[in-house]
Amino acid sequence: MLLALILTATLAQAADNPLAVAKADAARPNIILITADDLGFQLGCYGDTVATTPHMDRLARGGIRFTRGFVTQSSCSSSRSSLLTGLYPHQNGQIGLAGHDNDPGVLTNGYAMRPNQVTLPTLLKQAGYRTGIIGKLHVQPASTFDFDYKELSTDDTRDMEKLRANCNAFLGDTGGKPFFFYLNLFDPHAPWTRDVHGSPKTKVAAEQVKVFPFMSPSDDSAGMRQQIADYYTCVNRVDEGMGVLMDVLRERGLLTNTLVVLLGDNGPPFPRAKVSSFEAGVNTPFIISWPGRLKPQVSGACIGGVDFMPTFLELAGAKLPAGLPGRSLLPLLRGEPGKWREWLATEYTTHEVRRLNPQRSVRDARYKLTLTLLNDPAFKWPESITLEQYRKVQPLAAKGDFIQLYDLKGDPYEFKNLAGKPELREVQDRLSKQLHSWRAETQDPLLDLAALQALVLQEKDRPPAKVPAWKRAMRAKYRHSTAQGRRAPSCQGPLTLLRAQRSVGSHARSTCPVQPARPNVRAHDPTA
Ligand SMILES: [Ca+2]
Repeated sequence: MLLALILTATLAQAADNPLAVAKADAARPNIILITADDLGFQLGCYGDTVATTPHMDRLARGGIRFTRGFVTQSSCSSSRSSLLTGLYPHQNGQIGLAGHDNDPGVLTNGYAMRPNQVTLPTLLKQAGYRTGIIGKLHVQPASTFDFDYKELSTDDTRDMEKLRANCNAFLGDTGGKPFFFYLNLFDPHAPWTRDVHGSPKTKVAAEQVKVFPFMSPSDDSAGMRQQIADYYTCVNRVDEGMGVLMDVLRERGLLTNTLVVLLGDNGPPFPRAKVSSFEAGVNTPFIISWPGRLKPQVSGACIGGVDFMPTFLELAGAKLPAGLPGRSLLPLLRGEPGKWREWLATEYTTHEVRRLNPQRSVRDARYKLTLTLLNDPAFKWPESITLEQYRKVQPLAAKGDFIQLYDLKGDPYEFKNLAGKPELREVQDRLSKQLHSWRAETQDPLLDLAALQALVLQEKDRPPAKVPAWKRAMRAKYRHSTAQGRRAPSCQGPLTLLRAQRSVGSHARSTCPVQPARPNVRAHDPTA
């Protein structure tokens, strides 16, 4: 509140006195939001012993390391859409993967937000911030985001020289304004390139790794361990990228009044993580640094991808759109006493076009409930198709019990479904009510079972995405190494993801097949 009052006062002065503008801007911090693509808890500061991550560990030591940070959906585009709009995917429409901005002929999944969404970069620009993006945007329509500086190549974020040059290009020309810098490191996303001009310096060998504890022991194979080793190698390059950014900030004297947020846009691309509702898919590293302004600590507060838009807008002294589901993190960051939220919801609808399985989840400090909507006894399959027939085009459809209840304390990797246990009836009822209230308040269109049926029918006929060359190469590589192991990876590992696709090209683009109800969000009027 105090900061808000100070900002309001300085901004009011700025309007009357041009000389006060610099002073007002000096009071407002620069904001850097960094996503690492598919990064889970494979960082030293989160207890991992394989990854080499000194820069991220240092960032965490000097800031707040959150253990319960959740993206809204375990899928690139959906998760990122929430960072950039403050809305859940079912609110803004980005329920699955967008086509790639810089390669429109590939991965034409075609999901997009509804037009005219109110977005974070646009509001920050209106508030006087210079805005820049490096790396993947992957939310459509791209024209919704008003960045002053754009360098959208994903591969260039793996090349340390290009990354340094691009960071310098944006940070060297901020026009005397505070800036919002959205940096999207493509690592450790596949393809797992083990070396890019000598980076990373530390490679990880298959002998150093085991399958992750969130995976089933039966997922173990030589091929899977090689994939994990390659993934870890790319995590090490994320850290080198962070080192490059920190160098540039230090050299330009930008470390002191800059808030830095680092998070994984979704969990690792392995079974029971990415493209699932399990915690390993949505609970990712969230680190916030603001030198001299935060008390370094580890926090168990439950925060989410929807919280950054209100946080950043408050820092910028900008008016918040009405109806945002998230909360400003500033009271937490300032260490103010008071109650924080006790539970948080996440969702999954689809990813690539053949990954439909709508689920909704809620967790509190100990328990978690997930609903698999297509297994709702009240849901009626369309008469024209059976589930068995449908799974030939949508292999994930209705996968998972209708109600799943997990004790995250005793079973953190969600292997034992406790739904229906008499001793947990009260817990299940409470979580069910919380989940329903969140779905009602955020106007989840799939609360209406007729809308769910319409979504099922529309996704039945959606043409599959074209498989890009790098995915075909990856499939060949790991098929070879997997053949030497016990068995092929199951579930949602990259190899299986590839098998689930067909190389039939389609260049169609469309908006979300089921239009979400329009949330009560209004554009900020800078003249108001
Ligand atoms: Ca991702």
